[in-house]
Amino acid sequence: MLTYLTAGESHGPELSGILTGIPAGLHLDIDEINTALSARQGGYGRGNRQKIEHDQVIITGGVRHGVTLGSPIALTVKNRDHAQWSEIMNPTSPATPENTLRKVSRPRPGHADLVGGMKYGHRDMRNVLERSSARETAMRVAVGNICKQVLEALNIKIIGYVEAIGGVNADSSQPTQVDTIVNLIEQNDLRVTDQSQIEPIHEMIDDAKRNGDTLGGVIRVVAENVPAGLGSYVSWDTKLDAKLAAAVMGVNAMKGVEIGDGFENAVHPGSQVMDEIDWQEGQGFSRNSDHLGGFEGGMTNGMPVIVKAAMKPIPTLYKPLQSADINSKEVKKATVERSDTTAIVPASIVIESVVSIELAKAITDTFDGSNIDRLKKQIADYRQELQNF
Ligand code: EPS
Repeated sequence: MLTYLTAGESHGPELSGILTGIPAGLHLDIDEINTALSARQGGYGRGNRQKIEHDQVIITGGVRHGVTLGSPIALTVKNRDHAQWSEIMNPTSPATPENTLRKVSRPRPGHADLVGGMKYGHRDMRNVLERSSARETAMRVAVGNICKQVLEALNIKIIGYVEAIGGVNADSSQPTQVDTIVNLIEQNDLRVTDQSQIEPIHEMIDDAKRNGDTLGGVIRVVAENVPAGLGSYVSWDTKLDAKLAAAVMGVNAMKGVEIGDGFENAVHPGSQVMDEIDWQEGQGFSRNSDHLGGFEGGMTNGMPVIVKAAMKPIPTLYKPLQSADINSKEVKKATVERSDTTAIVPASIVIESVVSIELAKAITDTFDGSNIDRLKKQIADYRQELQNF
């Protein structure tokens, strides 16, 4: 079964990941993983941490001479900033007054600090924020990119990008072709398709930064050439759209998920929402529109898969909100930690990654995922069968 686990704290020595269920025989492009990692570090509105980090994947298991073995893939990404935290974040040396400085006692509203402290009994909420930090998503991008390379081997293309930031929509054309989107978003540092919105958004981010505030946004993922019939209508826990929603919601700061036109579909009559069915010689069945985001009955229907995510603004504010100290119980301003003004650009790569993971998982759940060449053959046969349905 394709599954993964990550470990590691934001200022600890490194992030670790174990990914199982990747077919044997896949030629892994390590540069592609590193390109995704550095893309996740970028984007307008990032803070100073990214000037320190230079995320690169180290593979220590499951790959030989650049080719996957079918065994668990072990991954590492180093935290360069650990050099500044080597005492405070030392995994093994016993706690002393000197190595437990920078304690966090005034939880940030909207962050995991307070509830995480209550749940796990941490009186120093650094123990919570170190793991709840979105630093962890670097490993999810490394894992997700390996899954994306499985999809690419099967001619499935996927891209995650930014639709809106701080309420400003920068995706008026809503493209469904991955190549078109890639071409447009590569022209700017906001990962948006509409170049005319770049200046106003830059100004808005600069303003937010000056005011010690943060901005959220909306992310859109498009996956093209996904075969029909992944997932199932037969039980709630086999529906692939539900699994995608869970994976997307599992990314830090996500507060909403939509498949296709999602909430907008609830507004219009059925005649304007359902995607009419067409059939053409040599191509088989398709739909005339894609309001349902490539899903019917919890199954892919062969149209582009479209998933959107709503990201709340980052809760770490340089102009902090009200909090209360967990020791003195005094009502005071929350702790200020170094952070980003907006992380919507990196988050779009993270969402692309988790959607890639779920799609690769659905494929290897449906077909024999032991070997990539056998998997390719099965998918090609299956596509042919669907075309002749
Ligand atoms: C984060 C706070 C910041 C971000 C971090 C997420 O880290 P620091 O406190 O070290 O400045 O930069 O994101 C990353 C490190 C990253 O690589 O994405 C938080 O509190 O969630």
